[in-house]
Amino acid sequence: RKVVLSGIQPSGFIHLGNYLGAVQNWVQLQHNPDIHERFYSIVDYHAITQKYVGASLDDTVTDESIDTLQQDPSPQELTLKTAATLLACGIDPSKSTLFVQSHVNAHTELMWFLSCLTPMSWLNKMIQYKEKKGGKGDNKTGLGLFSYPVLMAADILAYRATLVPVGEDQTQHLELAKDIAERYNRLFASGREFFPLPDKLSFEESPWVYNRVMSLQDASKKMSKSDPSKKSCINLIDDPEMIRLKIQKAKTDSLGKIKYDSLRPELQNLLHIYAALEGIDIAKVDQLFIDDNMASFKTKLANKIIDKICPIGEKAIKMCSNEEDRLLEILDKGAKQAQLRSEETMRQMKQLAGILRKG
Ligand code: AQP
Repeated sequence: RKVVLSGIQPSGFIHLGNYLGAVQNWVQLQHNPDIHERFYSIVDYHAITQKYVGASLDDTVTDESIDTLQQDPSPQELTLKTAATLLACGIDPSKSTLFVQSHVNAHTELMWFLSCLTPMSWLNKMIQYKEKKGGKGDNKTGLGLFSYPVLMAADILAYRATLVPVGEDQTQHLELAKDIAERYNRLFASGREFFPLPDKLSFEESPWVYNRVMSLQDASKKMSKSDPSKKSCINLIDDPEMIRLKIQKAKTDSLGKIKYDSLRPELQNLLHIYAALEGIDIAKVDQLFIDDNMASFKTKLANKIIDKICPIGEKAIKMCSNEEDRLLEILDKGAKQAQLRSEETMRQMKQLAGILRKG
């Protein structure tokens, strides 16, 4: 059985990078008859691995740290907006199980069990942890950030998922999930694949997946929800005016002519975005703008983004303001389905591991 699991953190609003690199592929997978089940999770417990640390754990709460906590939309609001945006993108609850991670107990429960099987030396090798933790002398990095990959392993293994669509940055975490699954199988299932070893799902047919969507302000960084520069990122719920402004302000060079060139990473990123939205090969995009200068190219790109993205954003905003109850109902139904599947895994997992059954 082919079972897909993927997640998105409600650490901000869904942006163009999330859409082109992940969500549009999730939607496509709904039409793939070879896939038997799809679980799409809004991973709110992952999203809080950094949120409270630093601001609220300090003995002295400064004005600045209060501001940071109060300015940001709450996890609740972001989770609901993320759900609405996924539905507006085309995630269909009758074809996929869409749910919020914290609504399903198995994730954290399985994580505890798996963390007892995971040597800290494995986690110490995780590059993302090294990148995200504080520097030398830091005493604010939370345990959650360190154990994040074990929670991700639990997300996958709770559904005994076989395929996980992840970006390059998550490949190492997926390998770790495989190692953990293998260890469980060896220790408790005599080497039988109780937990299938999850494979990375790649989207060969979309070349832009390999080229991450980069920040509009710094082409050496990926477009990211948590980037403090709001101009760096196009959110699916941005209005046309905002999109025009962000594209106009996007960092480019002053070479004038529009030409795909790896030595011009900012322009390259904008051309990738155009190609991905239009669904065409990058070689064709070059031809399209042969007579354009930077300003006219940017106008055309902004119009393309507005055409493709704004209807999704408008739908999502409408759902949040008029249909909150329906949204909650969809998430509730998704959580029940996910709970059912993951409870069965937990029951068998505990039995094999010799944990006393309840009642
Ligand atoms: N810039 C990107 N280009 C292509 N794909 C991207 N993804 C994220 N950014 C880009 C893919 O989106 C999916 C969901 O991502 P996530 O929410 O799990 O976390 P992330 O990768 O850490 O995304 P962000 O936006 O950068 O969030 P923050 O700032 O909170 O860390 C994943 O499949 C990811 O590959």
